[in-house]
Amino acid sequence: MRLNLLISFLTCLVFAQAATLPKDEKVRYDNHVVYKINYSNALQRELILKLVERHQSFSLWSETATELDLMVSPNAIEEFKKQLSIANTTAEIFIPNVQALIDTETVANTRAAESFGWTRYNTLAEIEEWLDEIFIIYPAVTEEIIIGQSYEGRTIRGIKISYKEGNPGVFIESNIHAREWITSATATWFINELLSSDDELIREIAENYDWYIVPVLNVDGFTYTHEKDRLWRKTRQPISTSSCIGTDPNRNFDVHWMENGGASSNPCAEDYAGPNPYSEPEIKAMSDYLNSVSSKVNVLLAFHSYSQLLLSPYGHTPDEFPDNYNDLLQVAKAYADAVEALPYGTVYRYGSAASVLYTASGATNDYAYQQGIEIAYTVEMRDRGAFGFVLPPAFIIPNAEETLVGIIALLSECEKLGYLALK
Ligand code: 0X9
Ligand code: ZN
Ligand code: ZN
Repeated sequence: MRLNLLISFLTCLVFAQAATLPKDEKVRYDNHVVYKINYSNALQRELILKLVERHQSFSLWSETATELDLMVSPNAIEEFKKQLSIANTTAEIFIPNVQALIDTETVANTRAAESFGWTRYNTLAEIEEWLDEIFIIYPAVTEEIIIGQSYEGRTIRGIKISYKEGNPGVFIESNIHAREWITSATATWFINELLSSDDELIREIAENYDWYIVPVLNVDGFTYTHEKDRLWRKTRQPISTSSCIGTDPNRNFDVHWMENGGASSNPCAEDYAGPNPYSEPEIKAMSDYLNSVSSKVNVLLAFHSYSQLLLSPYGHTPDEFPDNYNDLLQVAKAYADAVEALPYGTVYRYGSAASVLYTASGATNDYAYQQGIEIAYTVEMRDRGAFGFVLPPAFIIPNAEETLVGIIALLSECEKLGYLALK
């Protein structure tokens, strides 16, 4: 073998995981384990996060002020245990085999495709077909909205629901993170309720607000999660300076972009902010669209999973809070209380994103807040790590019901506090 060939062969090996996935083959997560790590000080957290930074074998699934959910590939479990003991902390196995979980989901997906019944997760094509039917069935009160084009050339579509003139507006962004499938499943269920339910409380919110709903914002990433890698998070635009692909779209808005370590400058990181704000066409389009309607929008909710949290601004610093922070807490409490009162008893916690979670700048709800939408949350849906991103389809409807009663309570609290006057 000639030397340059050998070198390129070796280079290929190094990047094998990232770049050379054979056509029609999916990334597999056999015996990948998700651990929940309890930590009590910054040093322990640092030690674990260093692992994620340095090795492909570790992937951070979720982080709160006291817990880290970490996926570890089988070859790195020994190393992981060593680091745990160096950090003087312990971990509990939450998901023993991620691939097994993904396989269950796939089986559920192929069975009886009858209708859009929210008993399984749908592909982008299925969601769009369903949306097209909705426009045909409810032409008087629905309207297609076009957010723009993705990097790979897909059209990002949404729906506006309006029963009359002069309503305050509510914007819902969903599936900006590709693997967070529960969000688009919930958003589509919610659209269906607004249009077809005869429950009095639902009719009330359906008809007295204008709804702008984007079920799948990250269309390229979402497609990639169905076709190649169930756990993909970012966009799919390559980065000229790296072999890694994609930017974290929820770090790409021009709002305190890259400040305070609220995002990574490493293109291989899951929270890579992109080379500059709005480097991602999806986020440029989303921000342009939001600006075009922001004078009519009173509330913005960005749907995410998982951790069961309502996160208000700010994301870029834990030390400063918005002027109306007390109201934001009160409104979030109303949401959380309403959710917990359901028979499922699901608990949501709330607070500013940077104080409850971690510093994360450039996110949709912070951008919305900066643009004058004073009620703006990131909603982190089910669960708290038992299934994480691979939440079985049986939980779609329970999660969606919770979201619905949460939103009803949120709007009623906003109304009381005077946030729903026509802008
Ligand atoms: O990190 C994120 O983008 C969100 N969590 S997720 O696990 N779904 O990725 C949290 C965003 C919190 N909101 C703000 N920082 N504004
Ligand atoms: Zn700033
Ligand atoms: Zn997310």
